[in-house]
Amino acid sequence: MNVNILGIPMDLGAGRRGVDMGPSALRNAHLARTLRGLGHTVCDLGDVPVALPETMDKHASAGLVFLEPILEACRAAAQRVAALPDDVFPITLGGDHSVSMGTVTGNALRGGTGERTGLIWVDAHTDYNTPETSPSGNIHGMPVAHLTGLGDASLAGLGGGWTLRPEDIVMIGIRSVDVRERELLREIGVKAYTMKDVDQLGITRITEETLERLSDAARLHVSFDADALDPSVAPGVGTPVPGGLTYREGHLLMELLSESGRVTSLDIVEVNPVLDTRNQTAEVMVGMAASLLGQRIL
Ligand code: EXY
Ligand code: MN
Ligand code: MN
Ligand code: MN
Repeated sequence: MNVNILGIPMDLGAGRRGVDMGPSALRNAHLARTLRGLGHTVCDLGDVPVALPETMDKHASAGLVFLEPILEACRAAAQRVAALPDDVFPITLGGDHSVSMGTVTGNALRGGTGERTGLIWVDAHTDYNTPETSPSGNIHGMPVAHLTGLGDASLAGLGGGWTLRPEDIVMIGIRSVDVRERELLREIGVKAYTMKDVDQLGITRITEETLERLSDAARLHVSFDADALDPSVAPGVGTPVPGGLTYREGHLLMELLSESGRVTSLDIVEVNPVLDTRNQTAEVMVGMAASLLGQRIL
């Protein structure tokens, strides 16, 4: 496969600093070399430009912290990804999870707006706040709501008319949802597998159901937030929540998705080297990418 790596070194959407160094940490953990070892052709496209928080006053527009620079970076990411040739498998590196408003939009637009894109959101959080429901104003808690057209008009308009259908979203690993965010999710009807579901059903059944539910989607994008994993496995994240996916549950999910042959793009987000232990989290996430891209035990 032709794999292209694109970094979006942005922490403007998060409450804590440091995820802007995520792309470096993942490159340092030998992402490209690992994937080349699996037989892929890998090209690193470098980084999308992102404004530095030090150059701005911390400000919020209508309940959104750093709205304008986040919008700019997401636009740039969407344009870069949308322009990639059809045979390329993009791996986009965050950055905080607000980058996915750009990456998911860019990937969806690659197929033309007529094709359906399925989104598999692997995360401790549902990231379905709007500026009205958000307790923090941090945009990394809001990307999925904006992808479905809710919230701020400029962020929701990144797709130029394209929005993600709520029925084309499946979330896995969920264990932290805000009160009003929960109401919104129930109203909209997004499918979410909580950690209780993972415990009860197991990853195999959840993956089968996910692929079945998204069977009409021409493209499948996996957006993997490192905090979906248990903090003992992935300590380098800004918003750790206990009781997450084990190392093997994460790999099994990636292995089964890989076997399906249907995944067409991947985000790795929320890796925070400042909070990590010897780059453990980046290394674990490179392993997850390898499993999604065909690495097998035997
Ligand atoms: N739900 C909380 C908020 O909206 O502020 C926390 C969001 C954390 C988002 C993380 C990265 O996935
Ligand atoms: Mn997230
Ligand atoms: Mn999260
Ligand atoms: Mn478990």
